[in-house]
Amino acid sequence: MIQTVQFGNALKKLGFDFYSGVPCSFLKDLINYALNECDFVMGANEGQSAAVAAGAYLGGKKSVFLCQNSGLTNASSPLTSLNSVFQIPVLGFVSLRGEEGIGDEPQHELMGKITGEMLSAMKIKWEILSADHETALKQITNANQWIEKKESYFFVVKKNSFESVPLLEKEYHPTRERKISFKVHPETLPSRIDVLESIVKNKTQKTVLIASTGFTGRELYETGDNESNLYIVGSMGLASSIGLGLALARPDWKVIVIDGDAAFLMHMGSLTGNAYYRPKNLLHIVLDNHIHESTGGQFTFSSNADFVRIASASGYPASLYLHDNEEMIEEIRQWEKEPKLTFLYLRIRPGVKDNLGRPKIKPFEVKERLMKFLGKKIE
Ligand SMILES: Cc1ncc(C[n+]2csc(CCOP(=O)(O)OP(=O)(O)O)c2C)c(N)n1
Repeated sequence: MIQTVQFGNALKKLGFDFYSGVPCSFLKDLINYALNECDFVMGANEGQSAAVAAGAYLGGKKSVFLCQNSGLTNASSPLTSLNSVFQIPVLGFVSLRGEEGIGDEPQHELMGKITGEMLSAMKIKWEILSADHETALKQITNANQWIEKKESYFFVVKKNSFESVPLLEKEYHPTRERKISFKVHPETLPSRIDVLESIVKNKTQKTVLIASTGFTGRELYETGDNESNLYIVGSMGLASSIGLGLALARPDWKVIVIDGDAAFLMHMGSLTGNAYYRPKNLLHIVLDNHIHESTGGQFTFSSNADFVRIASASGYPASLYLHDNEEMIEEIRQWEKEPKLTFLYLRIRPGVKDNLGRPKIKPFEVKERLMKFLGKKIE
């Protein structure tokens, strides 16, 4: 395996001390190193991270861009129309989720096959990062020569390439100076699974549940797999857009979208579209634990943002801060009674159900099942 600290220090010696990215569990230890030892700018989405890295280069930094291969698609716009056009080089590390033969989740299958092809199609030089420490050091020395010639260079990173690095305790994100007008009692915050159980219990039969990427979908599946559930295993940040399309196409059904805070942030612009069309049969819930829990617990920007006001300012006719599960149940009932596009925000505590499994049913089977269910007459 690569000795992560020595590897990071070697990158630093070559001048790479500025990182930007969105987490992937395969890159967790390199990210921890960067958070501990360098400048690390978290991205709400991978396009933002690539652009931040480009900006840092303009400021004289040699920058590193990190992402999961699923997020390479988000970064393809700046990589092709910013880095390439302006000849701004970046050193990239992209995880190889979905590598053939390692047994990964269905949402990674296609990207696992085409990650290299995508990089090649974008005319980016790349190679697989060796998990052998000495070889990896030689690879970055070679990559640096391309960066010096203003050419981007990417490494595709396989599972278990980096040795573990613990994250040091420090204040990563300055909190805003404005006072938050809501009282939060961390010890009383509900867990994600508690909230999901309540939603499932309190929704009507004619309500579809759309759950965001990562633990939200996986825990909803564990709470009780159901034909009215849709687990959005990939396309992070787009659950509410899928909900918008479904709610508009099927005004005779109700749709509840359950987002995580990082997913909400990833495509936040889409809120304005949800609000513009404002289907009354759409309820948008964000469960905010302030972290990317599904990829190892890295911070998000949510502690510094006011989602309730953001949704309201985007045009949602109702946008509410909830203090606990009971308020959530009340508001779901209220929305069922008098539907209007509603945004509900609830702080949750970090924590995952013990021995959390993954849906055994395939995404396309979930879709077929849901479409069949939507074809049923339920009064
Ligand atoms: C485009 C894209 N980038 C990155 C990922 C990897 N990823 C999966 S879940 C996740 C974190 C989600 O965080 P949040 O929405 O806050 O939910 P939590 O995990 O805390 O429940 C990330 C970064 C992904 N699936 N897709």
